[in-house]
Amino acid sequence: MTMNRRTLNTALAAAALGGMLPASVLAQKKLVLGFAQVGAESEWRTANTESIKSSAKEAGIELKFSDAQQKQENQIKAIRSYIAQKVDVIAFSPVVESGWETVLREAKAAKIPVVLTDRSVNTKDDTLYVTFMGSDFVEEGRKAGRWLVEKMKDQKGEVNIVELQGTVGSAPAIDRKKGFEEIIKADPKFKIIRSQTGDFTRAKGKEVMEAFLKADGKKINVLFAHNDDMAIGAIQAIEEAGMKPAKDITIISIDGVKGAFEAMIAGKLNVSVECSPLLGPQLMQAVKDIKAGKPLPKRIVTEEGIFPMEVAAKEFPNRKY
Ligand code: GYE
Repeated sequence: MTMNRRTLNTALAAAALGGMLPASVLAQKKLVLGFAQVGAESEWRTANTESIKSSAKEAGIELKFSDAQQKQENQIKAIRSYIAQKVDVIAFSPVVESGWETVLREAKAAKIPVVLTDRSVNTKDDTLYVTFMGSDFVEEGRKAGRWLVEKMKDQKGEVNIVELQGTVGSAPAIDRKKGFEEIIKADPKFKIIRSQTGDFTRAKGKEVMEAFLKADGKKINVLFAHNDDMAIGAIQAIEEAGMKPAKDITIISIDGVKGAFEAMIAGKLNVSVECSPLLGPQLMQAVKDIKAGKPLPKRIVTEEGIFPMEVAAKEFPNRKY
């Protein structure tokens, strides 16, 4: 006999009422998690999605998954549909920081706990979510800045930097810029001469770098890309312009995905700051803890490092994303 979830639950409830099933069997009812993903814009995001899907399976949690194609309105729609479906927990990675209060209040009114993963929201009301798990993006920006300051410490003249920003209004774009600027502003020789969004994608990274090269060409000493994918796109643009990536232009990016390691091993990318997408296991644990009534810290920060090209070949076999 085939049963859908609802009939199964009704049957279990009826059996329990009739005293046929012990409470422990009922307690095993699968938890349902609704996850509203940003999109599939980067290698990082693909690894993040894979981590969430595989760890839900492993944890025995039923996952409802949606891909918002980097549009906030799609994420809001998905969250509303999870509220309507009365899932146990909603998790999402907010594409931008602002504009979430209304839908988060709807979830709260429906008594569905919300977990933020990877990116945060900028609401003042922190009762609208249980916890935010993910990286410290400001610190990632600082790491990128510190690496550059050290690398250019003997450089006397100006250091002209172009910046490829992530998605406009997203937490990682805002915070990585902030952390990087905080460090480089200590020395006036560092100048960000151009800064534009490449929306975290290879295609846009390439396109915007082409425009930078057309405008400033040989003046550019450094590229700071808010993620590896944009750096990889930009590397193509630099090569097509007849210049040598990582030599004529020093390239710094963030994430530490396999594609970045390959670029470093090929001598085309100088450094990648790590940002781990493997948030799945932590998220599933949080879902279980929330349902078990355990308190969670408001902020769970991911530990991460930095990988210059000199260590890339040695580190490559250890990389999981
Ligand atoms: O760096 C980028 C992705 O939010 C940390 O989003 C994430 C960022 C990551 O598209 O590659």
